[in-house]
Amino acid sequence: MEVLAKPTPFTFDPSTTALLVIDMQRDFLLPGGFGESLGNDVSQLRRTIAPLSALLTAWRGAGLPVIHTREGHLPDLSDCPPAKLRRGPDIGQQGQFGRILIRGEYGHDIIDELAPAPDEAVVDKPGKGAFYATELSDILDKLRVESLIVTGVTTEVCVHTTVREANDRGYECLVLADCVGSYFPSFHQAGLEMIAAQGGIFGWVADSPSVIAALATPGEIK
Ligand code: C5J
Repeated sequence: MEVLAKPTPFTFDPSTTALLVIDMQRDFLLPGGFGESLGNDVSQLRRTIAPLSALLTAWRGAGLPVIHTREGHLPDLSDCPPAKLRRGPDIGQQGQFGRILIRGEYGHDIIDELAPAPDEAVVDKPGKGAFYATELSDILDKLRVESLIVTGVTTEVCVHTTVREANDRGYECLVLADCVGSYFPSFHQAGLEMIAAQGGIFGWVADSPSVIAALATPGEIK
Protein backbone atom coordinates (compact mmCIF):
# COMPACT_ATOMS: atom_id res chain seq x y z
CA MET A 1 0.00 0.00 0.00
CA GLU A 2 1.37 3.42 -0.94
CA VAL A 3 0.34 6.92 0.09
CA LEU A 4 1.53 10.28 -1.18
CA ALA A 5 3.80 11.72 1.51
CA LYS A 6 6.80 13.92 2.19
CA PRO A 7 9.65 13.49 1.47
CA THR A 8 8.73 10.48 -0.72
CA PRO A 9 5.70 8.17 -1.10
CA PHE A 10 5.21 6.05 2.04
CA THR A 11 4.85 2.33 1.45
CA PHE A 12 3.44 0.03 4.12
CA ASP A 13 2.05 -3.44 4.55
CA PRO A 14 -1.26 -3.19 6.44
CA SER A 15 -0.61 -6.57 8.06
CA THR A 16 2.45 -5.12 9.86
CA THR A 17 1.16 -1.60 10.55
CA ALA A 18 -0.59 -0.13 13.59
CA LEU A 19 -2.36 3.18 14.10
CA LEU A 20 -1.01 5.02 17.14
CA VAL A 21 -3.32 7.62 18.72
CA ILE A 22 -1.32 9.68 21.20
CA ASP A 23 -2.80 11.39 24.27
CA MET A 24 -6.18 12.52 22.90
CA GLN A 25 -7.13 13.17 26.53
CA ARG A 26 -9.74 15.48 28.03
CA ASP A 27 -7.02 17.22 30.09
CA PHE A 28 -5.43 18.43 26.84
CA LEU A 29 -8.46 18.88 24.58
CA LEU A 30 -11.52 19.93 26.54
CA PRO A 31 -12.47 23.59 26.89
CA GLY A 32 -12.05 24.42 30.58
CA GLY A 33 -9.47 21.68 31.07
CA PHE A 34 -5.83 21.66 32.07
CA GLY A 35 -4.47 22.70 28.66
CA GLU A 36 -6.79 25.65 28.41
CA SER A 37 -6.13 26.63 32.05
CA LEU A 38 -2.50 27.19 31.05
CA GLY A 39 -3.66 29.81 28.54
CA ASN A 40 -3.59 27.52 25.50
CA ASP A 41 -6.01 27.61 22.58
CA VAL A 42 -7.56 24.12 22.57
CA SER A 43 -9.08 24.68 19.11
CA GLN A 44 -5.58 24.08 17.76
CA LEU A 45 -5.86 20.51 19.07
CA ARG A 46 -9.58 20.04 18.54
CA ARG A 47 -9.25 20.46 14.74
CA THR A 48 -7.71 16.95 14.74
CA ILE A 49 -10.82 15.28 16.17
CA ALA A 50 -12.92 15.07 12.97
CA PRO A 51 -10.16 13.77 10.66
CA LEU A 52 -8.93 11.34 13.31
CA SER A 53 -12.44 10.06 13.87
CA ALA A 54 -12.85 9.43 10.11
CA LEU A 55 -9.48 7.69 9.99
CA LEU A 56 -10.39 5.49 12.97
CA THR A 57 -13.59 4.44 11.25
CA ALA A 58 -11.70 3.45 8.10
CA TRP A 59 -8.84 1.78 10.00
CA ARG A 60 -11.17 -0.20 12.23
CA GLY A 61 -13.29 -1.08 9.19
CA ALA A 62 -10.20 -2.65 7.62
CA GLY A 63 -9.68 -4.71 10.79
CA LEU A 64 -6.28 -3.16 11.55
CA PRO A 65 -4.83 -2.58 15.04
CA VAL A 66 -5.23 0.69 16.95
CA ILE A 67 -3.17 1.59 20.02
CA HIS A 68 -4.08 4.57 22.19
CA THR A 69 -1.81 6.26 24.72
CA ARG A 70 -2.48 8.48 27.72
CA GLU A 71 0.04 10.64 29.55
CA GLY A 72 -0.43 10.53 33.30
CA HIS A 73 0.64 9.34 36.70
CA LEU A 74 -0.29 7.11 39.61
CA PRO A 75 -2.40 8.87 42.27
CA ASP A 76 0.59 9.01 44.66
CA LEU A 77 2.78 10.50 41.88
CA SER A 78 5.46 7.88 42.61
CA ASP A 79 6.04 7.51 38.86
CA CYS A 80 6.43 11.25 38.27
CA PRO A 81 10.05 12.37 38.31
CA PRO A 82 10.57 15.30 40.72
CA ALA A 83 12.02 17.32 37.83
CA LYS A 84 8.79 16.90 35.82
CA LEU A 85 6.73 17.94 38.85
CA ARG A 86 8.92 20.98 39.49
CA ARG A 87 8.26 22.22 35.96
CA GLY A 88 4.63 21.04 35.96
CA PRO A 89 3.42 21.82 39.46
CA ASP A 90 -0.24 21.48 38.38
CA ILE A 91 0.18 17.73 37.93
CA GLY A 92 -1.86 16.01 40.65
CA GLN A 93 -3.67 19.21 41.63
CA GLN A 94 -7.45 19.42 41.46
CA GLY A 95 -8.60 20.71 38.07
CA GLN A 96 -12.03 21.13 36.50
CA PHE A 97 -12.02 17.47 35.42
CA GLY A 98 -10.43 15.87 38.49
CA ARG A 99 -6.78 15.66 39.54
CA ILE A 100 -4.69 16.78 36.58
CA LEU A 101 -2.97 14.00 34.60
CA ILE A 102 -3.79 11.37 37.23
CA ARG A 103 -4.85 7.91 36.09
CA GLY A 104 -8.48 7.14 36.79
CA GLU A 105 -9.57 10.78 36.74
CA TYR A 106 -12.14 11.98 34.20
CA GLY A 107 -9.73 14.48 32.64
CA HIS A 108 -7.02 11.87 32.17
CA ASP A 109 -9.18 9.71 29.94
CA ILE A 110 -9.60 9.89 26.17
CA ILE A 111 -12.24 12.22 24.71
CA ASP A 112 -15.62 10.61 23.99
CA GLU A 113 -15.35 11.14 20.22
CA LEU A 114 -12.27 8.90 20.03
CA ALA A 115 -13.06 6.42 22.81
CA PRO A 116 -11.02 3.20 22.40
CA ALA A 117 -12.93 0.14 21.20
CA PRO A 118 -13.00 -2.74 23.74
CA ASP A 119 -10.32 -4.71 21.87
CA GLU A 120 -7.91 -1.78 21.46
CA ALA A 121 -4.81 -1.38 23.65
CA VAL A 122 -4.54 1.71 25.86
CA VAL A 123 -0.96 2.39 26.97
CA ASP A 124 -0.48 4.57 30.06
CA LYS A 125 2.78 6.46 29.96
CA PRO A 126 4.46 8.61 32.60
CA GLY A 127 6.65 10.41 30.07
CA LYS A 128 6.32 12.18 26.78
CA GLY A 129 7.48 9.22 24.70
CA ALA A 130 5.15 6.21 24.42
CA PHE A 131 8.01 3.68 24.65
CA TYR A 132 9.55 4.92 27.91
CA ALA A 133 8.39 2.85 30.93
CA THR A 134 5.49 1.25 29.05
CA GLU A 135 4.50 -2.07 27.47
CA LEU A 136 4.30 -0.56 23.96
CA SER A 137 7.31 -2.46 22.57
CA ASP A 138 5.83 -5.78 23.74
CA ILE A 139 2.46 -4.97 22.18
CA LEU A 140 4.07 -4.09 18.85
CA ASP A 141 6.28 -7.20 18.92
CA LYS A 142 3.25 -9.44 19.52
CA LEU A 143 1.43 -7.81 16.61
CA ARG A 144 4.59 -8.06 14.43
CA VAL A 145 4.32 -4.35 13.70
CA GLU A 146 6.99 -2.73 11.53
CA SER A 147 5.31 0.55 10.60
CA LEU A 148 3.32 3.09 12.62
CA ILE A 149 0.75 5.61 11.47
CA VAL A 150 1.13 8.30 14.12
CA THR A 151 -1.62 10.70 15.24
CA GLY A 152 -2.51 12.67 18.36
CA VAL A 153 -1.21 15.53 20.46
CA THR A 154 0.92 17.45 20.80
CA THR A 155 2.97 17.54 17.63
CA GLU A 156 6.24 18.81 19.07
CA VAL A 157 6.00 17.10 22.48
CA CYS A 158 4.50 13.61 22.83
CA VAL A 159 4.11 12.93 19.11
CA HIS A 160 7.68 14.00 18.33
CA THR A 161 9.21 12.20 21.31
CA THR A 162 7.37 9.00 20.38
CA VAL A 163 8.35 9.21 16.71
CA ARG A 164 11.98 9.71 17.69
CA GLU A 165 11.83 6.74 20.07
CA ALA A 166 10.15 4.63 17.38
CA ASN A 167 12.70 5.68 14.80
CA ASP A 168 15.57 4.56 17.03
CA ARG A 169 13.81 1.21 17.51
CA GLY A 170 13.58 0.60 13.75
CA TYR A 171 9.94 1.44 13.04
CA GLU A 172 8.89 3.30 9.89
CA CYS A 173 6.65 6.18 10.96
CA LEU A 174 4.09 8.10 8.94
CA VAL A 175 2.82 11.19 10.78
CA LEU A 176 -0.54 12.55 9.63
CA ALA A 177 -0.44 16.34 9.59
CA ASP A 178 -4.22 16.82 9.91
CA CYS A 179 -4.43 14.31 12.78
CA VAL A 180 -1.68 15.81 14.95
CA GLY A 181 -1.90 19.19 16.65
CA SER A 182 -0.09 21.65 18.85
CA TYR A 183 -1.23 24.64 20.89
CA PHE A 184 1.50 26.51 18.98
CA PRO A 185 1.02 26.55 15.18
CA SER A 186 4.66 27.44 14.52
CA PHE A 187 5.87 24.47 16.62
CA HIS A 188 3.41 22.21 14.77
CA GLN A 189 4.73 23.37 11.41
CA ALA A 190 8.38 23.08 12.44
CA GLY A 191 7.75 19.69 14.05
CA LEU A 192 6.33 18.28 10.84
CA GLU A 193 9.13 19.77 8.75
CA MET A 194 11.73 18.21 11.08
CA ILE A 195 10.25 14.74 10.61
CA ALA A 196 10.45 14.78 6.82
CA ALA A 197 13.68 16.79 6.54
CA GLN A 198 16.94 15.32 5.28
CA GLY A 199 15.27 12.53 3.33
CA GLY A 200 12.89 11.64 6.17
CA ILE A 201 15.23 11.73 9.14
CA PHE A 202 12.43 10.63 11.48
CA GLY A 203 9.86 9.42 8.94
CA TRP A 204 7.18 10.67 6.56
CA VAL A 205 4.36 13.22 6.68
CA ALA A 206 1.02 12.93 4.85
CA ASP A 207 -2.66 13.73 5.35
CA SER A 208 -5.29 11.25 6.53
CA PRO A 209 -7.47 11.29 3.36
CA SER A 210 -4.62 9.65 1.43
CA VAL A 211 -4.49 6.80 3.98
CA ILE A 212 -8.28 6.44 3.92
CA ALA A 213 -8.20 6.34 0.10
CA ALA A 214 -5.48 3.69 0.13
CA LEU A 215 -7.52 1.57 2.57
CA ALA A 216 -10.52 1.84 0.24
CA THR A 217 -8.59 0.65 -2.81
CA PRO A 218 -9.90 -2.81 -3.76
CA GLY A 219 -7.42 -5.61 -3.21
CA GLU A 220 -5.15 -3.63 -0.88
CA ILE A 221 -6.31 -5.35 2.34
CA LYS A 222 -5.97 -9.11 2.41
C1 C5J B 1 2.30 17.63 26.65
C2 C5J B 1 1.64 15.83 25.21
N1 C5J B 1 2.26 18.54 25.68
N2 C5J B 1 0.79 14.82 25.15
N3 C5J B 1 1.87 16.36 26.44
O1 C5J B 1 2.68 17.93 27.76
O2 C5J B 1 2.17 16.28 24.22
